[in-house]
Amino acid sequence: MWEACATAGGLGAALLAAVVTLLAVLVHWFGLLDLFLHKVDRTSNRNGGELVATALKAHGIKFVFTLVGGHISPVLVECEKRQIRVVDTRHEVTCVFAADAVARLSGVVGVACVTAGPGLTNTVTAVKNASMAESPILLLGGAAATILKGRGSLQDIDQLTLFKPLCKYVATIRRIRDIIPTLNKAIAIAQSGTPGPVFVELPIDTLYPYKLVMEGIVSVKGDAPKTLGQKLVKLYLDNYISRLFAGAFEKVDTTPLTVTFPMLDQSSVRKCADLLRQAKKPLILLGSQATLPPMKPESVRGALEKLGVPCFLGGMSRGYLGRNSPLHIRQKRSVVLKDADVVICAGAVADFRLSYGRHFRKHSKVVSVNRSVKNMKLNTDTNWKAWLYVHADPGSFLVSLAEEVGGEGSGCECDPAWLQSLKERDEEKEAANLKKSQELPEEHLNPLNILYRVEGALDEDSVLVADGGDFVGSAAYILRPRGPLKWLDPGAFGTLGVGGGFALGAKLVNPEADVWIIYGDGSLGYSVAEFDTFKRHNIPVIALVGNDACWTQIAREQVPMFKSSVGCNLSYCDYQTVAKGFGGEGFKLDRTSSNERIQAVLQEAKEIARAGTPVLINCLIGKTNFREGSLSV
Ligand SMILES: Cc1ncc(C[n+]2csc(CCOP(=O)(O)OP(=O)(O)O)c2C)c(N)n1
Repeated sequence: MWEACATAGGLGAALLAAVVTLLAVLVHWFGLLDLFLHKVDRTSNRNGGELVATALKAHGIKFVFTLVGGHISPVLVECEKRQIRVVDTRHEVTCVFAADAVARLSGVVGVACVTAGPGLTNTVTAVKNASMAESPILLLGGAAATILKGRGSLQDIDQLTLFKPLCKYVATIRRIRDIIPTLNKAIAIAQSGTPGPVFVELPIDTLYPYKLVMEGIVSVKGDAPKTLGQKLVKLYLDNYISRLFAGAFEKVDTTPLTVTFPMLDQSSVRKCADLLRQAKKPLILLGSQATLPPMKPESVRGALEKLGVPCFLGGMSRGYLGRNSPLHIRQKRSVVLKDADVVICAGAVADFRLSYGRHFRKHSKVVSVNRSVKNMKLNTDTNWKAWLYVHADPGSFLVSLAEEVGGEGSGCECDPAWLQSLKERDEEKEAANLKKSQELPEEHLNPLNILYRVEGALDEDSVLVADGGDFVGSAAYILRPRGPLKWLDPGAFGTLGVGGGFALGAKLVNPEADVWIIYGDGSLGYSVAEFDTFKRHNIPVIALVGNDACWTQIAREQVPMFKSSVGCNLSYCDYQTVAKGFGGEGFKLDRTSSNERIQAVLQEAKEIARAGTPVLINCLIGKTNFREGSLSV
């Protein structure tokens, strides 16, 4: 009898377990707990775009760059309502370049919002550029409705897989109430550690109001379902959309999450300070990372001046010491590195720019400071070794180092003969450049002469954007950014086409400053249509084009090597007319233009831009090789 009872009891328990499991599966499958805990307001007209805009506003974001698409309309409209300036461009790549410039120049994450599919794929180059330049941007992308993914919906591709290798973090929104926490997390990740781009995908059914999603996107309307099959599908869809909207507009904490980066270890600072005190020929190589928050540019500049060590400034750190600092060495970096006994790489990376570390000499003691372990040690397996590795924020390191060394702030503390020799070498090179600028090419204008005239015309707060090959390479030697964050170039990815977008971002962050784009004629072609954007949005920048009717930086090597200029030739186009066609102003400078005329045009361009109209100056320059070397990024 006991056995019978046990068997019956066992069966009952098994049955109970089966029922409980089935119920658990149903509760999970239909999200019943979710629906029990979070209300669905089927009458509400609110939409997910509100939440996106609220999160952006809470993070101090002032600009969103976009090119429209139905998938993202709610985000743009809600941003506008919250006084976030929405700037629509003529190409999605421009949106990301502009967001990149905002991030680099303001320290606040830059935001681009583009539509699904081709809108997103158009941003790929700029996202990779931001990643290589370690620039924190948030890319928001529209997407097919969650419920229609993989069902042949318009512009439906696997966007997350595409962006995963390009971004520090990618996420898709599956429930509306996840929008704010996901954006909070994404923005913090973008700025933490080694900064970089993040991507958040916003499927269309997470952005539109409940009723529209039901009727417009899922198409649940019309006659009541009749067959069992139809009834089951209707039940499934109702349940699906309810879960999407469950707790959609509950109150959520929008406070930005803490941004983290590697902590500074004071013992490394002390070691480096001891090394520096004994150094006779020290050198600092400053890289873009030294310009990142939390350190203010003035603090880093103050630290460099206090240290009194000669510096090469690369990438975003150009201009950090102002126009004429005695510490700023500009020429012949590889030659100077041969003599240095101590080299502090504050964010400078031993990549192609330092010949993969081969520019460091065995007798030099190198201190490598970087937020990224990979970049801190790049090529140490083959070409060089650091005396000290410091995994830290380079700006914070320099500020602590200056405190530890305790200089008097009265110029160079190192061997004055060292600094003197570097300065003399610089002056020699610059005198040679100036001489070259006075030669007359066989045809057209001398590009160096134009650039010296521009150098003379720059105001103290002018911001320079570099987009091109050889002309821009020369500009990098001749033009002197007047202070920190007054120079923008693509960075290590060497991307042509950044000009329009970078200038948009730069002018929005610095509305009172003249923003100059130094363009090659080839490079201009990528973003010349943004003259329309400059005009429509009252963003009056000045574009200076070195027009040599050629992709010269490539032709220069291709022609002698292969005896063919195939693919390299352009025409002396009237680009100034293109700018006028978009509502801007345009000038052409050619062989007939005297120095006085060139100066007058530069002055007039500044006045026109300050009065609200974008200007393009088309300078017809000779093809003679006046190259000063590649742009050092
Ligand atoms: C997106 C992109 N495409 C192609 C290149 C290869 N590239 C490097 S420099 C250069 C020539 C640039 O020509 P231009 O802007 O006219 O400047 P120039 O050298 O004539 O002064 C090219 C095509 C690149 N760096 N980026």
